[in-house]
Amino acid sequence: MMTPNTQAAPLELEHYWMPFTDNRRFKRAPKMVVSARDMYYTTAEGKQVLDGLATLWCVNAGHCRPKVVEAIRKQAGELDFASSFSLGHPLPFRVAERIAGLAPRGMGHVFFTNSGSEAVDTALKIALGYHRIRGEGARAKFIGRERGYHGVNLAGISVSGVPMNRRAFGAALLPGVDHLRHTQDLERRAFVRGLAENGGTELADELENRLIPLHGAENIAALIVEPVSGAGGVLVPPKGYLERLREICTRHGILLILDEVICGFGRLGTPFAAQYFGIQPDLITFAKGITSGSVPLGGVIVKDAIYDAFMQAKGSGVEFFHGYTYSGHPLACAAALGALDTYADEGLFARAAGELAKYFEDGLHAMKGLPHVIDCRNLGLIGAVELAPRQGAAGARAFEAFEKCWDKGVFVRPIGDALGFCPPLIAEKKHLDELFGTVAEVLKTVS
Ligand code: PXG
Repeated sequence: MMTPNTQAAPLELEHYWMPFTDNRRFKRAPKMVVSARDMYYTTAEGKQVLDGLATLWCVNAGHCRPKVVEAIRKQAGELDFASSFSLGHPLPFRVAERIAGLAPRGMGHVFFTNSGSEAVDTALKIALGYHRIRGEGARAKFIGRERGYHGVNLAGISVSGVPMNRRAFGAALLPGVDHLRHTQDLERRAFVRGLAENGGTELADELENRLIPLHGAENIAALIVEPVSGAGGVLVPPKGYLERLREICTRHGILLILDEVICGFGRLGTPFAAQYFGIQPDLITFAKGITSGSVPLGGVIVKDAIYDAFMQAKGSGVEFFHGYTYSGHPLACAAALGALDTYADEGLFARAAGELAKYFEDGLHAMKGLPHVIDCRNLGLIGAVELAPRQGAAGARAFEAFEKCWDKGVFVRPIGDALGFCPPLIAEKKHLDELFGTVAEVLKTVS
């Protein structure tokens, strides 16, 4: 299967097995981009496409930003690779210090991975190790949440709640995992702007009223949740929900892991969602926005008391038998510094809290009343519009809308029957007008 391309040789499509993609469909009609700048992609045909999803919830500073590009370029010619296994180079120390400066107080330690999936597995292992060091090794169960997305490694899909990602691997999932209910309830909470007033405490209390009595707190290592579920459909929690989960976890000695792979680095107007909600988790997983998507990098931010427990453990030698060849890779760390500088210099996090976030909310909720729209929801600069599913063809309507948006030069993400929006934080009002204007036009034509 060949396709013409702007680059010299025609492109052979057969050999690349694309991730999370209907390969056969894609290869019949490829959507191919060849370059990007700021808010736009350029396709192989030379068309401009507005990036309404920060690509995959990650390009928070926009595409090919000068400080990021320059940092990577310089680093590639200076120190291409050095390992962090019993050898050091300055960059990951610098990035860890910068992240600690942005993190909630008392969370001053960072373990690096290459992706969000690895960050999740790492956080779960840190939780197990921590309890074991303190003589509570029976705490080995994890609690996740329905419709949660925590990457695709085997531990990650075990705690995740996206059915399609779990079912095919059912026999290999971790034992000892249970799930809270998800937070969506369209009968009680539809077309809510920001956080809903009702239901938060009740949903969180399921942890204390059902799951803890069922499993015993003494057997539970950690609860892992996304502050706002992303890949599960952009589900914004009701008021008080996360705060209540924090209280319950503290009361029962269960670690709270906030998976901030999407929310981290400014999506809600604060460096991390933990600060938006005013809670201190025990561990924060991050990836994506740390380099504005430019080079793979992820990691776990660790509460000082947890790090200290490992450092003060009896005996000598390696404190934590875990790490990846590329943990703290120089290129990724250079990209992170470029992205962090861009966020700081341009005040980008604040854009997801102020006037622009309000404009985003208004634009998104203006779609109420359009054909098929059964919900609009938002927080900071992330949101979704949900469409009524077609009879017997779940997801088909949103997928059609996604393809039509692409044809009109706007990239959004179909998630079941929702369309997700997550623009780079450099978006201007005119970009949001283009984004929502195009989606609205398309919704009028979708059957
Ligand atoms: N946690 C969360 C909250 C995520 O959103 C991961 C972990 C895993 O990160 P990596 O870097 O291993 O992919 C993610 C990733 C989608 C979609 O369909 C979302 C993600 C990845 C791929 C697709 O919206 N989020």
